[in-house]
Parts: sequence; structure tokens; C-alpha cells
Amino acid sequence: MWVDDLKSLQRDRLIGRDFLFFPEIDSTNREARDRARKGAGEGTVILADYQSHGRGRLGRTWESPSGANIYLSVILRPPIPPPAAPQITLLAGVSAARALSHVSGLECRIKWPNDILVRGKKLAGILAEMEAEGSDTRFIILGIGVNVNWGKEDFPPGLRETATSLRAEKGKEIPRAAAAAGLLRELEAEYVSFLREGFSARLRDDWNRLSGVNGKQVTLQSPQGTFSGRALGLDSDGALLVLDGEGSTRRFIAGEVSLRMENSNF
Ligand code: BT5
Repeated sequence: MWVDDLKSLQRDRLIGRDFLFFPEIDSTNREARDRARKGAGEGTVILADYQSHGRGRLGRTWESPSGANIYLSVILRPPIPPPAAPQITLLAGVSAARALSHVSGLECRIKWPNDILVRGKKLAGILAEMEAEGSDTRFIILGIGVNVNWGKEDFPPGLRETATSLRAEKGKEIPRAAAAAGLLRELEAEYVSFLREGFSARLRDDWNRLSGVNGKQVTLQSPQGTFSGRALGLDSDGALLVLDGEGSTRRFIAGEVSLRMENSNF
């Protein structure tokens, strides 16, 4: 069973020392949040084979068929102020892009703030949800969904043009245990260095190297309105810098912002 291999690999690590598997669940992020509220420890991983109500950002849905993909959530308790929480999405993006490139040989790129793309199509999504108490972050639920062996013929019609899976791109199956183990290993390494160094220049440079948006014309939708310009990359706090036609630069923090690339071929 692929999950048993995975559990034993994580036993001595921070991420995955408590590891729960559900053949079926509504949402691993919901389960992880409820457990975190009851005191479940940092590093607890909730993994599912199928989600009936997989969640994306801003009330969107994450398609989560059984037998093919990875749906997992990790409870994190970083000692950071709530405004720094989006940095967790950025470190997860670096970890996922690196791990999925490594296990598949494909070139996986980060689309700010929370997508992993291959050849311009969405392979994985990240949903980091924070709970704060005043100026303290109580916990962050880091949820990641990866399309591993989902067959193109099984994609819902609405996703055929925009989504992909490792198998669809490689033309062969990739063991889920290897993909998940690689992902958790990279997450552990990035999270441990984040705890030591915060959002470091090294992490920012790695993100910028793996970014599929830098240099591209983008349109951002935020609660404050729509803004178009050329994405320059992350600044030292992890905000995305975007240069508009008049030569002024605006900063965007991940959160309630959606980004569209004018030309998504990369
Ligand atoms: C995301 O949201 O990309 C975050 C997805 C996080 C999913 C994980 S799975 C484990 C954990 N438990 C949960 O309940 N959620 C997390 P967003 O950027 O809002 O993208 C959602 C959009 O992606 C949808 O509106 C669709 O257009 C598209 N989409 C839905 N399912 C997809 C899939 N499986 N593959 C690719 N695209 C998908």
C-alpha cells in the first residue's frame, strides 16, 4: 500500500511524524483545521485518496477523484506574525515545483501565488489557510493537491484545456508514493530553513528562478480592483512586484489576489 511506505519514510521527520490517511474525506484542509483547533501538533499530515469537497481559494472547488492523485494538508505552527503567512505559500511553491520536477523530469514552474504549472497547464494547487489570535499566528493549514496519474480522458470538460497531470505530460504512470515522499522531503527542508532564517534571500532567489510569471504581462484582480503590468519577481518580503505602463511599481501580497497571464505559454 503506497501510504504505508510513505508513513514509514516520514517517521523521523518534523513533517509527517503524525500521519493520518483517509480513503475518503470531504477536505483534508477542513480535517487538519479541526484537529489543529483541538491541539494537534506541528507537522501532522492528513492525506486522502478522495475528497468529496476539495477546496480551492476564494470558495472555488478542487477536483479530487480517487485512485490517482495526492491531496494532503500539513499543520504548521510557525512563530510568525499573521501578515507573513503568505510566505508559507511561496515556500510550498518552491518545494512542490522542485519535487515534482525531480520525480518526473518535467519542467514545473510556479505561477504566483499558488499554482504549479507544466507547459502552461495547472498540475498542482496550494491552499494555505491561517488562523490567528490577535497578533499571533495560531496555525497554518498548508494544503496541496497534485494531479499525478489522473488520465486526461477523465478530466471534467471544464478543465481539459487548463489542467494537466504528471501522467498526461509524461505518457506513463508515476508512483504516488514517490511523488508524495519527494514533496514532503522538500517541504521539510524548506520549512526547517524558514524556521531558522525566515523568508531568506536564498528562498526568494529560488522562487524567482522557478517562477513562470517573471517578465510576463499579467493582470491582477484584487479587492481594490484590476491592475495590469509586467511581473518583475518577488521582493525581500515575498511580495510580487509589478511594473505598470507609466513606470511605477506596485507590490502584491498573496491572499485575496488572482493573477492572469496575458500569454501563458512558457
Ligand atoms: C488552488 O485553488 O489551486 C488550491 C487547491 C488546493 C487543493 C488542496 S487538495 C488538499 C487540500 N484540501 C483541500 O480541500 N484543498 C487542498 P485555486 O487557485 O482557487 O484554484 C482552483 C481552480 O483550479 C478551480 O476553480 C478550477 O478552475 C481549477 N481546478 C480545480 N480542480 C483542479 C485540479 N484537480 N487540477 C487542476 N486544476 C483544477
